[in-house]
Amino acid sequence: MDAAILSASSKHPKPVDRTFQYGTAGFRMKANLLDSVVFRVGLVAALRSRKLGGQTIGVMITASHNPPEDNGVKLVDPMGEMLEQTWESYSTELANAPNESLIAVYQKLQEDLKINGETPARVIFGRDTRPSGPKLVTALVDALHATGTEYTDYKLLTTPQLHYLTRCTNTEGTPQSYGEVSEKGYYEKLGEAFVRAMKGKKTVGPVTIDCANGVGGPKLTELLKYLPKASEGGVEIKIINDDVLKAECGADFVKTKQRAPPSSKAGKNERCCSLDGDADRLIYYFSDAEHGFRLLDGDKIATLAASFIGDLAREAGLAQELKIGVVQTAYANGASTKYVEKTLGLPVVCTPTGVKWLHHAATKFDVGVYFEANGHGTVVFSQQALKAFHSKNPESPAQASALSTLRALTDLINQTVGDALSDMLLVETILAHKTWTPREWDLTYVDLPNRLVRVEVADRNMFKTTNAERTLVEPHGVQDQIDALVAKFKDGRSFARASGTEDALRVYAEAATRSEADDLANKVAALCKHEGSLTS
Ligand code: G16
Repeated sequence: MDAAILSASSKHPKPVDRTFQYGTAGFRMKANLLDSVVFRVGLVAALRSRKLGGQTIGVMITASHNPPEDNGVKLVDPMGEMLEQTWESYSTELANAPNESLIAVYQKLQEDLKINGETPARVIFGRDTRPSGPKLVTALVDALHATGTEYTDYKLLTTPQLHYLTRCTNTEGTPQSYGEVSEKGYYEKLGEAFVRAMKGKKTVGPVTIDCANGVGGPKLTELLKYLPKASEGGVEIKIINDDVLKAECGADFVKTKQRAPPSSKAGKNERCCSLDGDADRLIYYFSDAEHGFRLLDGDKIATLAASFIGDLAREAGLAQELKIGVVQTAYANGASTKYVEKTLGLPVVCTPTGVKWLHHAATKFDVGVYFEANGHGTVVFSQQALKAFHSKNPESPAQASALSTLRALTDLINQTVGDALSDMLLVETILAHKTWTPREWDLTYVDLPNRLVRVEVADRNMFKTTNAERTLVEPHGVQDQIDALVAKFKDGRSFARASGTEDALRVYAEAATRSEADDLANKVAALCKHEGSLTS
């Protein structure tokens, strides 16, 4: 096997002058730098599968919302979760091994981790619509052949579909079966659960869905075949931006620019939403004659879901026995945190950026609702919650109805990871149940004006944080300067952190008014830019 790996790796040499790092969402960079990285991720996937006794590992080739010339690769663990933390560093180690010592590093990992090279290895993989995808798949397949790994190429998939398929593959034929192991099985599961969750309720008017010119476009078109028609209790969906990847659309554009994609032709008060490039993020918005553009971001989706599920749990008589909580990051709007704690009366946990952190924290609750403000999130249910939804004997028709809606939600929601298509159907279901327009949803609480700024610095890794990324510990003294700036603004809050997916710092600020939030963000950004130039 080692000879096969050596020979295959010579076709995918590592550029000598590059250092790679498994970041917030795997490896992500210019696609032309990724060939050796993807090959080596194939080696890691084989090792990981063997370590887990031949369970299937997922590999997704995507750069999500990044520009079209970027690409990336990430690994998915057997239950559809993000790759276990310690394996991120093994991936980084293997990705950075000099060409001549690759086999030695691979063998050492195999030995140190006590992996039996004879154990079968299994991998499934998919990719988004980027033009660089097929060539990177070749690098991955070369590694899988060289390591004697069985594999299935699912070709184009959304990231959450790959997570779904990974879990389905590993639970097939067991009591924990997560669904049929096919893309069709995914659509059928969502379509069927949506009908059950809607309970004959009607959505009002259309929803315009911006597919970010990513893989979500063709996959949403496919999903529509499994949903009832609008006239028969479905949703009237208008798809826009389902072409090739380009700028000025998508969830990241809408969230950071705080405006609708220019291509959107939706009327006043009509529901709109945007997916990102690999369809794991979802942002809603609408335009109101009086207030103009209104954003309904990940925080608003989390609060909507938490309040709806909380009400259902109460109606089902399960409020006492189930612990419901919300998980956010530092980017959560201060008003949303206050709303969850004070109005909904639910606990909030704050974690660093990255779904792996939020997901992990959410599993500590029976119903863990987690969303990043950028629209990446889902709801996870504990075994105890699932058992209660199925085994509780209803004492009234209202209880029976609440229980059946809860059961439907557990199938409608993709519990492996944030899933824009599933989250969109969840939001549509809740709005239909509540007979809410987007305006009514928006009125639940008023966001503090906020601004996110991207700052390019010579070396973003000089900026180190603690306290769930809310406090800078390095460069020394910068946090004190940020605190001094924040103190000058009413309701001010700001933090800076290095992005894990882009070569940049991100600065977030909120304050009592729009101009103050902008001013604070720009001042903190200028400070970081200055410090970044000093530390280079
Ligand atoms: C990825 C992660 C998200 C994270 C985002 C931005 O999303 O999955 O958890 O919020 O990157 O991360 P950062 O600020 O570290 O660049 P996506 O949709 O880009 O894969």
